[in-house]
Amino acid sequence: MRLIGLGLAAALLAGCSADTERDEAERNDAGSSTSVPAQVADDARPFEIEEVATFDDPWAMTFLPGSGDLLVTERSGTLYLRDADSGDSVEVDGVPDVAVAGQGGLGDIVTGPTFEDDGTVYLSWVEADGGVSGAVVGRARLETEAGSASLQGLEVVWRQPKVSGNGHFSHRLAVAPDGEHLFVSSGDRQKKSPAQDTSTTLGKIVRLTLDGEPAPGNPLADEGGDAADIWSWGHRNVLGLEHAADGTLWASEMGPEGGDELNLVEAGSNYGWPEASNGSDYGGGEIPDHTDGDGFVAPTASWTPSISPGSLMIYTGDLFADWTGDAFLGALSGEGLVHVDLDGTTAGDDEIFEMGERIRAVEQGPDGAIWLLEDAGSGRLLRLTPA
Ligand SMILES: [Ca+2]
Repeated sequence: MRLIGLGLAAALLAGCSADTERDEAERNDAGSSTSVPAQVADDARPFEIEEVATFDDPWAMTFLPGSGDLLVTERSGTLYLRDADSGDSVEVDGVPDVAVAGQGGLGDIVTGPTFEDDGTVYLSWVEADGGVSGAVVGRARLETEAGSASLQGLEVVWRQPKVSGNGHFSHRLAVAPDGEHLFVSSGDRQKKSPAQDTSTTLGKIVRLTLDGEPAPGNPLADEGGDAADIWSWGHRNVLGLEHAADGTLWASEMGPEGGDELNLVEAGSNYGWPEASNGSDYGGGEIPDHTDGDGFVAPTASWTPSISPGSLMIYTGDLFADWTGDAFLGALSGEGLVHVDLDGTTAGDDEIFEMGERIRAVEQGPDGAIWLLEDAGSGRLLRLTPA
């Protein structure tokens, strides 16, 4: 394990190519140790960028099977449907009231496995009750007519415990390739210790049935209560949750000061927060790094200083033929797109394409193009295609 000194980190961020090469060499020797992604010069990017549209503080997007139309959430509580043919976006009616504060608001949206038959979508948002709040997951049917769209039959299927504060909701959604399970990331709500407490779903990834019930076969099913929802624990703030083509589940996790993580998520595994992290507490309090034999699962890749991964996509297309099977993370403070070479469950080199803005979301389009959403009041929707 190795932490990069601030001097080297600053030099890397300033774009010193010699230091970047040195870091590459060290990382290759050091396996999963924490690192800085290699910077790719703008003129060496293998893609060109098309500006498609803008949204107001967009948070998530998902392409619809069949049509290729795009749903985009805005954190303030608006959902848009963008028509793939015309490029026009319409506001979707029937979105629930959301509590907008801090990191909270309208969150993720994904299509259910039966979407093409019945329009089922799952979405997440923050619900407040007096002085406490928590994420919820709802299910509805997306209905479209010429020029309009709405959510029908909305029902809440899962609730995160409500506590004080407005951070670390996580509330990222992923429907399993088996078509039978819904995974939800549930952040530690900045309370830290609940992540190691298996009687609460804070600081966890949960696995639910499509109706939001604890999925049969979950690792702590015998404990009952909220424990029966839990798939994995020791998580801080998982803002990226995505299955690879082979069915493995990956998560990107915001570390504290440093120690951002890419994790292979497996049933019953403990990812260490807040007992182990390659980062440190804000203000300098040390947290033991991940080490062999500490009882926690170490990240497949981690980054210090922070890149702040706000999203994760595992590329399954062939438009970018060299990237099939690789991981892409939208970096908020890193203001770029991070590419991690994945070979099965092993991470190789990683690199960052600087975009000049905080990147909130990354998705793969129907044709294999890579789409990004900027995290800004007038955040651009960008389409990346081979140069
Ligand atoms: Ca540490």
